[in-house]
Amino acid sequence: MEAIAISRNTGAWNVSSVTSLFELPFLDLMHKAQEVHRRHHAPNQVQLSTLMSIKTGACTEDCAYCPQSKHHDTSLAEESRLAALEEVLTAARAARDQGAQRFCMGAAWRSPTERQLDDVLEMVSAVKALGMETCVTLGMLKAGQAERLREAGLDYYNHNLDTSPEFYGNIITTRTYQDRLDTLHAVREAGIKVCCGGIVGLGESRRERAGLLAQLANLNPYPESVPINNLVRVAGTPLADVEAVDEFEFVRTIAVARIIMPDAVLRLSAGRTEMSDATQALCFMAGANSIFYGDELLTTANPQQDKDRALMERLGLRVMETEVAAHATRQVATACQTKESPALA
Ligand code: SAM
Ligand code: DTB
Ligand code: SF4
Repeated sequence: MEAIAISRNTGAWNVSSVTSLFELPFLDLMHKAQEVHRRHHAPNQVQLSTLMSIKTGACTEDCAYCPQSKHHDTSLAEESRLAALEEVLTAARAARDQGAQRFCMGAAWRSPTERQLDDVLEMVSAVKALGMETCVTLGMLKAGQAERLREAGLDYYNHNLDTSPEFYGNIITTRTYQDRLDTLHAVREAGIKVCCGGIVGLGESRRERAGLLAQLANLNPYPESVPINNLVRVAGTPLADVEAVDEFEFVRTIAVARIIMPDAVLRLSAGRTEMSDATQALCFMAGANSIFYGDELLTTANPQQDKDRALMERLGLRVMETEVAAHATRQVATACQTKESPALA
């Protein structure tokens, strides 16, 4: 474990060196990112994860971007119960049959209780038994909880740093940056792969975006999976009217992440519904090689699956070959035959 940890961490990134990458001419930055991407990844492959909200809304935390916080005036202030196992399995089977390789389950909790975790453990084992990779995002975890998740067969735990340490206090006050680092440490120690990224467009500066990426890259080792979300501005949240980030700045963020975390799978996450196909293509060019695949994220829209299949076909992108890819590719081939969209087969 330790040897891998050291080999996958450069440890050399500080905010200024990362900011310098952001400042490169756009085409130079893209060229550098492509070079790194091609050295470390199959350039035309994209990993597909489907997301399901297993417990929605009424969250005690005050994350300014999030429609599920009960501190904000959105329609998700009511407590919702944890989804039933059967409901989760039906959604996971459907996702698998549409070609998703990983099933990610999200809960709007500050942290799970032991009782809540018991139920999630059942979900993890059952989804794993379908032949899919599993990921959950449940808020803060204690070491023992991370170990129980690992024993249930969990592959990835998603817990984002969201933004730079300096900007963090403008966005969340109910838990600290250190709380997040502690959860990531517990997950890593338990032997679960780490999915950790952040959000662009919270009102942060370029230097603060660089600060987030430097934090991620200096985790030892850096995360296997790095979701880069473009803020989905939801009415009723404090960030509903924040100015959108320039699309090239978003692409630059992906390119810089690719250069400083060469082996990570980079996920072009929330915010794709508002992005043109051309911008998404630039993100793939910059090194993004994973997307959420499915009509919904947790509570907001994601591009329709048909639309994503068509985009992948137009760009000649194929489903990433992972451990479960053989199975997923067969499923997509079937889905594509019915939909007459053969590119993923
Ligand atoms: N409650 C858990 C937590 O916060 O760790 C898990 C679910 S939470 C919704 C997972 C992540 O979704 C957040 O850390 C944030 O990065 C992302 N997210 C939430 N709302 C978003 C939005 N409006 N736009 C973009 N990303 C968002
Ligand atoms: C992540 O980084 N993005 C996903 C996943 N991890 C859990 C969540 C995006 C949520 C977007 C807003 C919503 O749909 O509620
Ligand atoms: Fe709760 Fe997670 Fe949303 Fe924060 S991001 S309010 S912790 S669901």
